[in-house]
Amino acid sequence: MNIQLYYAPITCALAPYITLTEAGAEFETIPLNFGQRQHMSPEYLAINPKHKVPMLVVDGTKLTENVAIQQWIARTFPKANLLPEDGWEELQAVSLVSWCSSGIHPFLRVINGPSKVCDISSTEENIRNHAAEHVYECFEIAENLLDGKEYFFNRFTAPDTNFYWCFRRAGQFNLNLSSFTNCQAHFDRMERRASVRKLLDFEERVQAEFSNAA
Ligand SMILES: N[C@@H](CCC(=O)N[C@@H](CS)C(=O)NCC(=O)O)C(=O)O
Repeated sequence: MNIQLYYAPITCALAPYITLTEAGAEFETIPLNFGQRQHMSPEYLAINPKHKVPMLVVDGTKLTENVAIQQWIARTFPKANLLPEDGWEELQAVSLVSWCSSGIHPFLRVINGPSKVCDISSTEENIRNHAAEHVYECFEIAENLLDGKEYFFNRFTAPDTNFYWCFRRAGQFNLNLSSFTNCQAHFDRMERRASVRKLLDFEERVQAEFSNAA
């Protein structure tokens, strides 16, 4: 089986990179340079008109959206136990991935670029603050879900990678995360995993290559 992951540093494509690594999958990563807008190039738009990452290509067949990609990885590599075995808990895990993708991520995107949703002058700070409030509300929910737990379920599973990305991205925007001690402990725990260390090394190398090429 030939697995390719379209990826860009810093983005939510790090989640499937981590789960593929946890699964012991052999895969090729194709990094896109967002700084040079490679995701908007005619070549990439021809294969992914959504101009987003992650995109998985399996034996030439494309799959987008973290929610679907994470489930494909879990199903394809069952020995890695990337989702809970219990059917109800499995759906709760899918629900968590979906919440990260559609409940938290869009607000992080707005913080990153308020002009994507409103181009009226002098509104940027106001939009950022409103989006940040929503992110804080979500992290409070995650804080409760993680109370007394190392991971969202009784061991590491796929949604841990999606939430790890959300919390990391919020930190990169200098949001005040100091009250979210369970989320921070989860983040630190994730960064101790070999799969995440591998991802961070890879990210650093790709970023160095991109800045050398600039
Ligand atoms: N709902 C998608 C969101 C993917 C997404 O927004 N990816 C961002 C990076 S974090 C992206 O590729 N943005 C480029 C763009 O929107 O042009 C998922 O969960 O896979």
